[in-house]
Order: sequence, then C-alpha cells, then structure tokens
Amino acid sequence: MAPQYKLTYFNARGLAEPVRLLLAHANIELEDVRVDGSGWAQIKSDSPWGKLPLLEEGGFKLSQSLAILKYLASKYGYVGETSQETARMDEYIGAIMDLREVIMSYHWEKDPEKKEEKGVKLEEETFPFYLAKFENILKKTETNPPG
Ligand SMILES: N[C@@H](CCC(=O)N[C@@H](CS)C(=O)NCC(=O)O)C(=O)O
Repeated sequence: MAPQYKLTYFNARGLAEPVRLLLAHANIELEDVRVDGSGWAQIKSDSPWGKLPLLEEGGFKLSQSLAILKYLASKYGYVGETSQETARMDEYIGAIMDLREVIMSYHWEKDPEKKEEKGVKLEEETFPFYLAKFENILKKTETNPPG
C-alpha cells in the first residue's frame, strides 16, 4: 500500500527534516520526494504558496512547514497536555525559528566580509546563547518528563 503521506522538498534537511523526523518517530511511512532543478518550476506553480515543503495526504495539500508539523503533531500525540504546555512548545518553536533565521542569513550572505562577521557572531554569541538555553530545557524535561 502507498504511504499515507507524500512530502515534497529539495534534497536537503532544511524545513522538511522536522516533518521527516516526526513521522519516523511516530513510525508512519512517508513518500519522501526530493525535487531537483528540472522538476522545480512545475512543482512551484502547483504549490499553494510557491514554496516547499508541501505535504499531501490524498487530495489534501498542506504547505508551510509549521502548519504541517502542527497538523501531524496533533494527529500523532506530540502536543502539550495543557494549553500552557502547548504555548511553551510554540515558544520553543519560535526560538528555533529565530536561530534558524540567523543561520540562514549567514548561509546566504554573498559578501565575504559580512559573511566573516556573521560567522564570528554566530560562533561567539548566537550559538552559545541558544544552545545553552536548549540544553537547560532538555535537562529539565529529562529529569521531569511530561506525563
Ligand atoms: N514559511 C515557509 C517558508 C518556505 C520556504 O521558504 N521554502 C524555501 C526552501 S527552505 C523555498 O521553497 N524556496 C524556493 C522559492 O522560494 O522559490 C515554510 O515554513 O514552509
């Protein structure tokens, strides 16, 4: 039987990897379609917002990585037990997206001098700031698992 979900993205981790990981953790099969240059123009025009990732479940097409994640999270039980717990999870997602924005700004920077500056800031300020916080959060949930 064909997998229930088809996920279309580029051949990279990027915004699709959390979706892949969630489904793998839930033991749900996925058709993991990786687009290359040749197919992209057609897929872009078929995609609701002209961007990837795109999740398809039968005729249901869902774009926007966080909408996809929240949809699957609610189906497979990766949600908070209270509104506050869910809000806290959304807060962490926001922080991860903030960090991602800084990383992508470095990644796409073309000017070598600015890239060097952004790289130093990432290494000396941004990563230590976020990783220390994520580590603390993980330590707290490790000793106090939900449920
Ligand atoms: N807010 C969107 C952003 C999607 C996005 O920017 N996707 C990029 C790849 S990471 C893309 O499709 N770029 C190709 C383009 O815009 O033509 C999401 O979270 O899904």
